[in-house]
Amino acid sequence: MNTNVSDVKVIGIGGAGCNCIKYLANQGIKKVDLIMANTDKKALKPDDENLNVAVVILGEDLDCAEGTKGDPELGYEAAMESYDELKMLLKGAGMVFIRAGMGGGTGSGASVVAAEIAKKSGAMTVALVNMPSFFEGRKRKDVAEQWLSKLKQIVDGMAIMPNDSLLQNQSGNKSFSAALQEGDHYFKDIIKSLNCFLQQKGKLLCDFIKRNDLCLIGAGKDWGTDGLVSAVKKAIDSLRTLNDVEMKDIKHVLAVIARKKMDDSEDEGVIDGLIEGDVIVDVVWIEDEELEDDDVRVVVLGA
Ligand SMILES: Nc1nc2c(ncn2[C@@H]2O[C@H](COP(=O)(O)OP(=O)(O)OP(=O)(O)O)[C@@H](O)[C@H]2O)c(=O)[nH]1
Ligand SMILES: [Mg+2]
Repeated sequence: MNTNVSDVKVIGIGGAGCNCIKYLANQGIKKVDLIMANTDKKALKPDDENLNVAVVILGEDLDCAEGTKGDPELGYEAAMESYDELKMLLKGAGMVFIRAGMGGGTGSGASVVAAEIAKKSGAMTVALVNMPSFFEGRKRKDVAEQWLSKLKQIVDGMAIMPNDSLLQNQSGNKSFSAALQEGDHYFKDIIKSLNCFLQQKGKLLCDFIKRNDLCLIGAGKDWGTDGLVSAVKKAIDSLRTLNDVEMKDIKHVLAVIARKKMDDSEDEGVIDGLIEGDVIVDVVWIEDEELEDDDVRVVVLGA
């Protein structure tokens, strides 16, 4: 097995997944390899050819060059046809993030194959998925739920973002696509924190993931004097509400607190009492030079 814990790859699958990879590439995310995989050839064209993104056409010999039109079995089959190419691109990673919109055919079906490949290659595997909005209809919701539960059986970690939450939180009269981009911003925060964590204190993350079957993930960000308390509250709130889990079912929380520079005056006790229930809480501090001086970003893993 040729895994390097600090080697992180993000694979976007289907329309939503590939849009997220384009967003990450345009934002200039550092120290991660970006991959786009889709049945739909047109959607695979990067916004800027100079951006460093690997591309895989899924199931080129199947009749789905314009996408699967919502058929997850076809998405699965297409990814199986491209198994060797996916395996080659994911090889050697210590952590693989799989980013997809559940409910479409490609994202739902092919993510399961990518997750199986990543796990078999020895990588810690984390799914970052959004769930369709109520107005996208019952069928999409059913497909999303059915394939999400398959994905849950395979991956080590998962962060869910329901599109309805994005729509509820949008201020003013932003478009649906602007609201969806807020979701990509949320996932980017998770990727950045876990990536820095792996680079700086990788063993702690590996140990937590190994000890638990499935870690659910939430994130929150704030700034200023009370920033830490507020960011922890937001992260716990998103862990609970977005992943639809009750705190009583969480036994262990790992809070990963990122600042530009570690602040020795802050003590772990500051988050005591913010997390309700009978939970063991571990806190890890990491540095992210890309954060602003005053910013604090918290990612929580709960299992
Ligand atoms: N966050 C986000 N969600 C999206 C985006 N585009 C679509 N979605 C959501 O993701 C779900 C799946 O849509 P797509 O990703 O376009 O579907 P696909 O995986 O390409 O599948 P097929 O086209 O059916 O083969 C939809 O139900 C939307 O809710 C996007 O750009 N960002
Ligand atoms: Mg598509």
